Amino acid sequence: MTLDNILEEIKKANSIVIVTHESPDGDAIGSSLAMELALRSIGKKSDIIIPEYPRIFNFLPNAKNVKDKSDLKKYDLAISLDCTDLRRINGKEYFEEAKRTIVIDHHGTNSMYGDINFVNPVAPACCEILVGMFTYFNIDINQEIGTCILTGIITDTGGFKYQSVTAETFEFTAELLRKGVNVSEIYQTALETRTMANFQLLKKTLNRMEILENGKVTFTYITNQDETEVNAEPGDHEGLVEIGRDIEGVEISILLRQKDNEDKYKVSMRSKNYVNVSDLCYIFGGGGHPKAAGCLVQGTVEQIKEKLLREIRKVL
Ligand SMILES: [Mn+2]
Repeated sequence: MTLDNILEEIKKANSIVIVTHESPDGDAIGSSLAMELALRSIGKKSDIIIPEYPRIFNFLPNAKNVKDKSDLKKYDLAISLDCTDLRRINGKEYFEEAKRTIVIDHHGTNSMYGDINFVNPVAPACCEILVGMFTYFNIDINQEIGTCILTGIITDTGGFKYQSVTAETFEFTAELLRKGVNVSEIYQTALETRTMANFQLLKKTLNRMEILENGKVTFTYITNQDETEVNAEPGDHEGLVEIGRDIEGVEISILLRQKDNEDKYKVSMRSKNYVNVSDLCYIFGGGGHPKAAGCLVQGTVEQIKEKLLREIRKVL
């Protein structure tokens, strides 16, 4: 059984590193921090490497343990959480150098790049996979671990509103409430608080937003210059792509974010009902979930818009 193998690898390892995807969101952060706490509770020390840690997640119990990099280059074991493929890992050198590797994820497009892969595309969040895993390992999900896990679940489900949410999600949340996890604090901090830079970026994206394809697609973008102007920090673009999708009649929303001051953009896509944006992004070398996905595309804003629309028209 894969879970037994995972526990065996953890027990064998003298040094463990935890990594996750670039532009880490609440699920990436929550699952990484929960893993560190869980390992510690069974006597295993581990390093969490998350460059670009978004400051809104500073409220999490072990946020202070997060590092940008490590002096140790070769770990016995690397655990990747919430990340579809090797290229997307922030700090992938630690994963590549590690003697053994484990991948835990909930993306259907996961490329199974670990020695052991535990991927469940039905789980609404990587954090929810950890609930079952820790329970199997007999690790007590205490208030601290629960806070990290629930942060991932709340952010990846948009506050329990996506169809991926199951009865178990609520049952588990109820259990955590009984253990003293502050659900409303997590909700407010991780989901409803906007940084000033995020608000300034929101104004820019709204001003530029185009409504295309008879009102079924919205398109907008931010450049490196925008991010400099508003003193954006990692995570400050969160939530911008969803704004377009929430407009009546819109099926797909698109946000472009410039990469490294060149003609290269990180594309984020969301869909509302029937379009699988993971399939669309896959065409451009990316992927994700059916209703939330991304890819990296070369070109100017206009060129990329045309490239994307050509594919989008086929599925609208
Ligand atoms: Mn996730």
